[in-house]
Amino acid sequence: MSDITRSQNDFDQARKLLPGGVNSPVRAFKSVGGTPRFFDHASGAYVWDVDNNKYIDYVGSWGPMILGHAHPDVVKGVQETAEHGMSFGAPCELEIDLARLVVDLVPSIDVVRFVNSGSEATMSALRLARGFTGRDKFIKFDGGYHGHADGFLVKAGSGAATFGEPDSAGVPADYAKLTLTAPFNDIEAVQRLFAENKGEIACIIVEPVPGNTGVMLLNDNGFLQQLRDICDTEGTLLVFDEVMCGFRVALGGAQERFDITPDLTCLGKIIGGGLPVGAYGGREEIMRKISPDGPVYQAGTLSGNPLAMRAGLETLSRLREPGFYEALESKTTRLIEGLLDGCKKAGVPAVANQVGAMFTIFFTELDAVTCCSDVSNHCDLDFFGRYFNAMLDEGVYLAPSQYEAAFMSAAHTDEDVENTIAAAGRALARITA
Ligand code: KE4
Repeated sequence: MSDITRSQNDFDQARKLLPGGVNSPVRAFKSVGGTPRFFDHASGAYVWDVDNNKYIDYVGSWGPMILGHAHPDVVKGVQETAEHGMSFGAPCELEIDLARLVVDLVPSIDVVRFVNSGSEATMSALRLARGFTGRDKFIKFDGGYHGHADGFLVKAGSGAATFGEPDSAGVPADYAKLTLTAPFNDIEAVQRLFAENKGEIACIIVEPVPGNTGVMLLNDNGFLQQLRDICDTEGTLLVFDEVMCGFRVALGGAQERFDITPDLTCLGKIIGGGLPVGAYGGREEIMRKISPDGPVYQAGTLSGNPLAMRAGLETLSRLREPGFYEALESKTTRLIEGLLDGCKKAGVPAVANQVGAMFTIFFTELDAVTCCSDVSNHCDLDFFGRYFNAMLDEGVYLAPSQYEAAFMSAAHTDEDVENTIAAAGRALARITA
């Protein structure tokens, strides 16, 4: 058991000042138990806590650190830009540069608007879909997490599911009733919603690679194409929430990987390279409805600030290197193979879901985990907590919730992967002894 005295003292202090001692709930380790580690610094695939314990990091700030932490070119770019001013609240050329790169990389985006988080991106896209269609209702999927805007906190995933609060307090019932929900992969349920709400549904918002109930896989029936087709028939917009899977599962995101064209795309995380950036974009006809071109209002003091734009530019431009995603995916596949092999040797039933360089391991007797109810009803969440903490003691930092994804970075070496597999073997031996 590593010494975590300083993290424990820090957490005591933090809890006096911050709700749960954190600025985002899932960081509090509530579902896995134990003391959250307060990080001191990070570099490449590694993070160090304030007690100087080193971890191989598979959270990567929940996805943004695809190049690894503190990439020298990203840091240099941010330092240079900061010396010329942190934020202007006025247009700057870096916004044009990053916008041009996003338009080039994301197949469905002709026009893009930068904001400061994934939540801002999705809430703005929903308002835009409502403004464009003149309709108020929308469909999301059970366990889908689209940030914390009111309408999305209905059967939400991520931290909301983690704490068993998929429907948040404080969201007016009259507002929440505009949120329609269906099980992921269930096109019949979606068809029923359209039949019951004819002409009233502004959009379907979907994580094309769900990562907020743990990683979920698409079924073999072409679910995304089925959604595309029903949206075309019903005059409803298809919104891909690619905040997590964008630039993660392919350079052009899930829409490139699965060759489906949404009407709007929401982005976050990687696009900012670790600084606060979100974005939403799509067809020119739709995006021109956004103020000041059109009647749908959306604004932000720090949107497009030069610092965040430069961090995004330095990050995204390095994703174009030949073989970048193939290397990321093969390291992830090797890791999962080794982790599952270790579970088998330890007699621990487990399965894993992987899409590209995002993955989740589930401890279950099921042959496959295909939806969020499989996680809640058929996965051993207590065992996951013990595994998480045992891996922490072995120097591996996984996502502190079964309802989350883990992420590989370009900085993880083959040796890191093998060391992680070995660490998992030791962790399992300890918790199954
Ligand atoms: P942010 O507002 O946290 O930048 O993005 C919200 C969001 C929107 N859409 C998807 C698909 C997301 O995964 C997220 C945020 N993801 C979580 C992790 N599951 C962020 C971590 C946290 O909440 O602390």
